[in-house]
Amino acid sequence: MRRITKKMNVYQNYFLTQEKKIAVLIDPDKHTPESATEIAKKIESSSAAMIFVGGSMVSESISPVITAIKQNTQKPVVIFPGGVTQLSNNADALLLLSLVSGRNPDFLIGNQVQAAFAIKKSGIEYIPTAYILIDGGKCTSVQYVSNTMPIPADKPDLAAATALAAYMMGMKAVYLEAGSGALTPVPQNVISAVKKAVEIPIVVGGGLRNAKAIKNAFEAGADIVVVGTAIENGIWPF
Ligand code: 1GP
Repeated sequence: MRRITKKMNVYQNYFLTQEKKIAVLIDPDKHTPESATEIAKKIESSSAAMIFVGGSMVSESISPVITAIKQNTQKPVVIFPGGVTQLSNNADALLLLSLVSGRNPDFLIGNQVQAAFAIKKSGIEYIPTAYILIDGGKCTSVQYVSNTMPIPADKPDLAAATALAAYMMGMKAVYLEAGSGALTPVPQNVISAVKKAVEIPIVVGGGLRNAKAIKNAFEAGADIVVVGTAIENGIWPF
């Protein structure tokens, strides 16, 4: 079924604009529509610009959670999919991720092939995004589930080359991911090396658990930072 909601042009209006932005990440697996309603109200009155919805372990439809969020916020809701089942017509956009730091064909192109016609049919805005895992000091869910190795945190050149290749192949954003609950967020020199290499928005997430970490990521060149665990634990806004 085609979407009937008005298009928000998320890429144009939220990724390409100059201001730095915070996106909060909601894991639908951890929420009922009722708890999603509560958290959406909190987000609506916060400084967050966007809401990302996704997780590594979703088994049920994410639509009820997204619907509950949409009913309680004007902010764009963007699917950050952990798998092919994470698609909903009620979201405003979808990060069409390719896990370019890994060498697992399922996450590079296989899942995208499976979902391609469904995405096209839904009419949802999709943002081709180079998803790059950076070692965050422990094995995170995304690393384990994707069965890929992250780029070592002390190899900014490798991260930059990976981002550059993806940019040259037409990706519209780079997502530097240390993984949810990472012990160490993506280092500043990795962010700045990637920033120098590409001319597309840079999203940074994983292990950002205080205002200083967010400030550091912005100063290094992040355009959008993503906060997940901190909001689920009730410690965000910082
Ligand atoms: C989004 O995986 C992150 O990129 C979320 O990480 O849960 O550590 O904030 P946290």
